[in-house]
Amino acid sequence: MNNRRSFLSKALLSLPVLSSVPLFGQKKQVRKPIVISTWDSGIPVNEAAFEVLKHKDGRALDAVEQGARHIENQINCCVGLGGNPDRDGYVTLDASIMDDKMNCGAVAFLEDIKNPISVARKVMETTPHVFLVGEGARAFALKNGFKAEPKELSKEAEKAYKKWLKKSEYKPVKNIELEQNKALKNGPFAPNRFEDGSFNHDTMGLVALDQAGNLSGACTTSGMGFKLRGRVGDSPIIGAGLYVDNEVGAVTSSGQGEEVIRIAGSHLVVEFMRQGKAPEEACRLAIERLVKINPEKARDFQVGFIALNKYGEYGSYAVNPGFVFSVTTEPGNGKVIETPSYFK
Ligand code: SD4
Repeated sequence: MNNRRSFLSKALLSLPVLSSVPLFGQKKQVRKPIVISTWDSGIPVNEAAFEVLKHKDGRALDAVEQGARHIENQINCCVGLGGNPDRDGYVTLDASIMDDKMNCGAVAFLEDIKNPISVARKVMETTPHVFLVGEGARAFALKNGFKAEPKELSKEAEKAYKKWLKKSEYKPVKNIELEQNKALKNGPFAPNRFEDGSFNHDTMGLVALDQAGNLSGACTTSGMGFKLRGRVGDSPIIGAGLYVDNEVGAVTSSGQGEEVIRIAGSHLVVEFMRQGKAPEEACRLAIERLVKINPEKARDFQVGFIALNKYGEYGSYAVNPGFVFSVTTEPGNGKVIETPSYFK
């Protein structure tokens, strides 16, 4: 934690302090712009987001969409069409986006479309609805100019699927079971595939605060690998995998989606921040709520939340060790930070 503390103090020193706003009844200085994202693969994602955030009028909404698109476009990575398929061999994608005015959009069980995050935004901005799924979501995407991509697994996903088929056992991999922090040791730009074709995650969630002081968030995923066909996790569910309240903060999650859904996780973290908790503490309280349901079971799955409040303060907490997140406050200064966890 020393590393994290020293990073925090260094980061805070180097951050531009642009304004102070009254929040929760007190005046506090706001550090902006800033973007935080799940996992170490968030570093290039944050850079893509900063292409927007570096401009005075760059909107957090555009920044998080660009960040999510960046990783969705990496066909050899873990999110988007390059991700692991369901147990029938099909990649199905989920995504959600939320802006500073409580507008939100989501898609789930979407096939063959490269950028589900942009389809989610289209749902948000051009329909009276929040959430489209499956065939309907796909038809909506095609009608709005998104192209159907070939139904092919990436080489890595094919390898992982073939390996999975040997036992055909649905057992989500908890990141702790992989060599802990292997991705970190490989450096922040390390590929998120391990040698046997497996990933250390399948989801990218990011939340940003722009120079105008507005928050937005995005979450995109291929879901848990080898899931039942039709399964949807937390990532596209507003309040579970993502929640933004521009008066308070923005939160997203990664890990075993079923566990996040049960506690309406991201919304819960925002509500703890509304009560005045710092981001890390708010994440910890939500994780404790989740672990309390079944502490023995919780040893075997991973969930991590990342939170950013209205002041540009951030924090994270996970169930088990091995979760990391990426923080960027100016182009090129992204840092990967280890998340503290309930079980040590
Ligand atoms: C899900 N939360 O579909 C996602 C999976 C994930 O890293 O985060 N993987 O449940």
